[in-house]
Amino acid sequence: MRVWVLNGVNLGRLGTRQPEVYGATTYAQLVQRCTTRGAELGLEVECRQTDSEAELVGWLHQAADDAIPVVLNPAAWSHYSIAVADAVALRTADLVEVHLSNIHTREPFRHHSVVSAYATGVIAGLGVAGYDAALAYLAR
Ligand code: CA2
Repeated sequence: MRVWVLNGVNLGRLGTRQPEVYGATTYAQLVQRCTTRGAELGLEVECRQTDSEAELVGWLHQAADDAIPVVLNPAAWSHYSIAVADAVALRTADLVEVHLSNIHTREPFRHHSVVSAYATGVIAGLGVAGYDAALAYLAR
């Protein structure tokens, strides 16, 4: 089964700053981890990251057209992008929203995700292990 792991704005900088919040894993290491864990679960994992909201929306449309399950960290767009939320709502396969940090224990503006209402489920606060859990769910 194909699975896409889609990461939003600024997540390409993972591991370079704020390790106390987001961990020390770099984006390249996250890609390696998801690909390896996915293969162990029998999944063909493709990881993508973008700082362009329009590009993410395009990928979500493509995933919906092809019924591809998605692990999505919408990053800051989680909190205000109705465009990303609307694209997630079009999904035709499971989509698990993942946040590295526990957004509920952080600044109030991070407590709400406009995407979550349209996701199959949400994982927050488990660091990169949240991606493992999401992949395990999709492989079940
Ligand atoms: O906890 C998460 O995964 C977030 O989705 C990450 C976003 C943040 O805006 C959300 O509130 C929660 C931030 C991604 C920025 O990631 C960086 C990590 C390290 C260094 C620079 C950027």
